[in-house]
Amino acid sequence: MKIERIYLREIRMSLKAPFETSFGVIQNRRILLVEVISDGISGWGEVTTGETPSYNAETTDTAWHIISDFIAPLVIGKELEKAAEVEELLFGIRGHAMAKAGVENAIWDIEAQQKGISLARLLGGTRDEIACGVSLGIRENSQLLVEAVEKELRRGYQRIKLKIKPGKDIEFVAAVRRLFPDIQLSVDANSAYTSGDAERLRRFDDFNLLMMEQPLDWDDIYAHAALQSRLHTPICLDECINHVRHAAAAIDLGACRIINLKLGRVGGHNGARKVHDLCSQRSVPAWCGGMLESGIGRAHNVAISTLPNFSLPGDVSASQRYWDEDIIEPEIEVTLHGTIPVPKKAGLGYAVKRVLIERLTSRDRNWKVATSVPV
Ligand code: OSB
Ligand code: MG
Repeated sequence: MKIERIYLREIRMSLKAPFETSFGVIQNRRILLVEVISDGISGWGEVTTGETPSYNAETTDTAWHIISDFIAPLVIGKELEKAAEVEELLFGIRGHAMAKAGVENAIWDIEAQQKGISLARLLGGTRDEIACGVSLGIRENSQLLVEAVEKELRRGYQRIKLKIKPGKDIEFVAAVRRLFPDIQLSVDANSAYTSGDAERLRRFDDFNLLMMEQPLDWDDIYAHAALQSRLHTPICLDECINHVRHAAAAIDLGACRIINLKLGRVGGHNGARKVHDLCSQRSVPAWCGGMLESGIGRAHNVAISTLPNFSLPGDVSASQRYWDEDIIEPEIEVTLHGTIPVPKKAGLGYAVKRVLIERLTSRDRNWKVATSVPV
């Protein structure tokens, strides 16, 4: 694969409804898309940063900078055997996992198309459909939350995750549990609590939750180990796990019993496979998280979710939950038993709507391989 051309663009998309987490409200997305061309094949990746550095340290603008000034110049013109080599190529750039993942994943799409197989198969996936859950943002009151849960259960979703923050937590979860005693239910605090809240967090043990996601600081594995030893509810780490070494530390320290795997957070498919394989060896269940992606990021999430140890329903849900019109065709749809069928076509397996993407684009730039000028 000779990397002949890289296109970077920012698109603007408005979520159908604002999504509230403990760190703020998200409505207007600014998403970077990466298109890479190699040997006449086009591959697509999405950068899953937020607009603000509130979930992790990256933003759409830091990713624009890092891709423009460091990643694209390193990758353009390179001859690669496999997409898995990209990680090594970018080794000298510290952090910025989401920026790296946007580029690496586009090259995975190309490799799969070159080989004439689906991306899921290239990654080592073994499922032909993936199990889906939903992540519900914080609601004004518990009645509205209960109604939202009911609606998603009717659509077939297999697991409901509730976003929580101090003051909008125990009462809300209790209300949902009272009405739905048997559903798979979890909570996600996005680092809204401190070690001093351990007694409050212990009260969640009454709700028979599948897991409690990232209650403490975004970068504090050690504090989660101390908390896990006091809770029956399994802790699931999200923000804390940026690569396989973090995953190893967290598992060995007993900081979590489940891992949320997000492609962007671990630098792309290669990093995700390493965390997946480690979790497999240590018998720690993993599942695929979401970052309110457009169809391109969502399609990559579908592909990675086919690996065998993605053994719990992920936050990969239907395009229509987020967007009036998604940028891929067909859109991602969920069956009434809460699954997404995995496309069998070569590569990502969804067509990219170029005209729509063009219309949503607010800025773009591109890199061309330097051709030798005949003398
Ligand atoms: O912590 O999983 C999270 C959205 C933005 C930032 C962080 C998170 C989330 C979600 C939404 O929970 C998942 C989705 O539906 O894409
Ligand atoms: Mg989370």
